[in-house]
Amino acid sequence: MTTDAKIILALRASPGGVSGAELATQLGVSRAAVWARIEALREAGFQVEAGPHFGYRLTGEPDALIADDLFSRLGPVQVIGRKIHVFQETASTNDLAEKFARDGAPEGVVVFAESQTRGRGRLGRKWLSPGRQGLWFSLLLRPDMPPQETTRLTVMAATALRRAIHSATGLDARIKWPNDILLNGKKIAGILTELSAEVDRVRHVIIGLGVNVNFAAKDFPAELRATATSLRVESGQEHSRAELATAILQALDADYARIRAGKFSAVADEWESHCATLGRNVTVHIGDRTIHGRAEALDDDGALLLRSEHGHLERIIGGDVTLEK
Ligand code: BT5
Repeated sequence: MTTDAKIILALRASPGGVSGAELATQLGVSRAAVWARIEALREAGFQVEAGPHFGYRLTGEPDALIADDLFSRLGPVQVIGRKIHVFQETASTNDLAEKFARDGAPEGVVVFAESQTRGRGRLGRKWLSPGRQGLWFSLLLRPDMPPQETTRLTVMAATALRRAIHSATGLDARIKWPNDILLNGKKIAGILTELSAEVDRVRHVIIGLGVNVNFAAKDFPAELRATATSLRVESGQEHSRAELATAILQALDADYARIRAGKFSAVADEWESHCATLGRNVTVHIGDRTIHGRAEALDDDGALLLRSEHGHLERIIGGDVTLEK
């Protein structure tokens, strides 16, 4: 843990204040070094009061994503969140994570950006990602699985994301196969899984997650107002992005551990119980092909099993699903 993260933790643990001398002893650095780090934290938006009687006291925290802060909130993890990077602005966090992957970074690296200039969805679609209104981040994984099983990772991400949204906000979101999280039928989050693989072996997978947190209804452009929403719009209050990010990373780490332990079926069961797609009549567009049918189940590898109008069972591994009324 970095010195900054240790200072943040120590300040949080002592709301009445902690002296510079005590911090210096705890951290094994000089009092001048403590002072310099406190100045840096102030510049990053932390409000730290200093006084002769109480030492240093934390009076306010920024709504900014700060790698050290996230790291200190996260606590011990198995894989996801081992290393966290936060960028102010980038084209797409999936591209940054891809670069980390090519440079040999280990799995579990997470890359956040406060805003993305070219955030993307599937099939080159645009993903709106303005500054500080949401969480825009990507994970690098190096799973030991064949390429055809990687839909499991999208199922994992959706399951973990739904659970974390519920634990952090109390909102009960639904999952639409394969990559949408919905509240009241509108999209609150999306997942973009990108794969680098040989024929029978995955090299690495980048999972990008976009979550609309503090958008007001008017912040959405007209073309998204009917289909998109945010946690703030649905709950009527703003949410701490750092708290939510922490809950999501912890849930992802726990579910990735379940998958590595061969327990995908437990993740799939949780997915199924919160799914907006199963049991519904749906239309699936895959390229030029359109299939109508009833969504029956999730297959072992994460594919959607669809009973077509003609009674055949079709395995759907990609495409756009529209729920029919
Ligand atoms: C997705 O694609 O839902 C995947 C979105 C993944 C975004 C994350 S952010 C971090 C990482 N870095 C990236 O560059 N991407 C990932 P898809 O199912 O194709 O949905 C895209 C469609 O959703 C667009 O065509 C719009 O109609 C709509 N959309 C765009 N921005 C949105 C937003 N912020 N909220 C809700 N809907 C949105």
